[in-house]
Amino acid sequence: MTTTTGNPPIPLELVDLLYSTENVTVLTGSGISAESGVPTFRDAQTGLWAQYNPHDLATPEAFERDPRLVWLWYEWRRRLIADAIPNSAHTALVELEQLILHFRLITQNVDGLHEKAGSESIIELHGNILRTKCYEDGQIIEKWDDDDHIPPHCPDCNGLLRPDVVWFGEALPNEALTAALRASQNCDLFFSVGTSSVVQPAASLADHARQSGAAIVEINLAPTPLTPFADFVLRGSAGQIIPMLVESTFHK
Ligand code: BV8
Repeated sequence: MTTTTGNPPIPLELVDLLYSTENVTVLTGSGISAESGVPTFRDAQTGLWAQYNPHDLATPEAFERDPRLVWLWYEWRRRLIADAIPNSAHTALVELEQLILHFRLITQNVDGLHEKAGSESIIELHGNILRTKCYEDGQIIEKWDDDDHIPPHCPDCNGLLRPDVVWFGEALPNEALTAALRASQNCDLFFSVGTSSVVQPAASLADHARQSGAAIVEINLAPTPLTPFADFVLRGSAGQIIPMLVESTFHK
């Protein structure tokens, strides 16, 4: 394992690998959005929400118990995200997508910042907070006129509306999970960026990649359960490291 920290020169071995490969898969977590001002999932709870554990709110049980509270939490998070601008890490991944023949981006994030940055091949494992669906039948609802109720009611069946995200205890969208597994099992290089590598089944994608022979690269400010298994550990911020990686590899 090669570990570089701070403002790291990218290991030459990794530069050569990235330059020569045609198959790269990247998994991102909330750490990549932190430099856009979107607090990470574990750091998000401030102000009124500081008293709540996100794991307790991001569940169907919480919504069943108190739909108003959960809806208001997501409204608060949507406002946090509305003004967020993709940062240099998101932008560098857009450039990498154009430089690598088979590039696949898997994100655990629900903030839509990869799409905002211009990434095209995005696999959203946990949905998207900017989309709303009917709690009863899962149909995506783009507009509703029931602003008297919180949460609003579905215009078609009068059920409650909810964010189109995957809550703890809910299955991931089958198509997204299948695509993510395929992308992890068919790459030469697998990057794990800004994720605590705790939430399953996303956290197991790196194992699938490693078992399929890929080199594993972790980009994170801190160690995670993946760190001991990574071939390269680039300790630092994604906003610094990913642009450096693209620069060192393709603009040398
Ligand atoms: C399921 C949407 C089954 C909602 C989210 C196996 C073992 C143990 C537990 C389980 C298991 N299988 C399933 C579980 C239960 C559970 C789980 O994993 N629990 C954890 C807590 C142990 N998993 C589930 O429930 C999943 N469902 O498996 O269903 C099933 C099957 C069939 C039928 C029915 C059921 C669903 C999981 C999805 C949950 N939804 N999001 C919402 O956002 O409101 S996950 C949520 O947490 C986020 O989306 C995010 O993905 C995740 C937090 O993870 P990270 O992204 O990693 O963020 P975090 O804050 O933790 O870490 C940030 C990292 O960034 C840190 O490492 C930090 O150092 C780093 N960082 C910070 N700044 C920077 C940086 N790095 C670089 N640069 C920086 N600048």
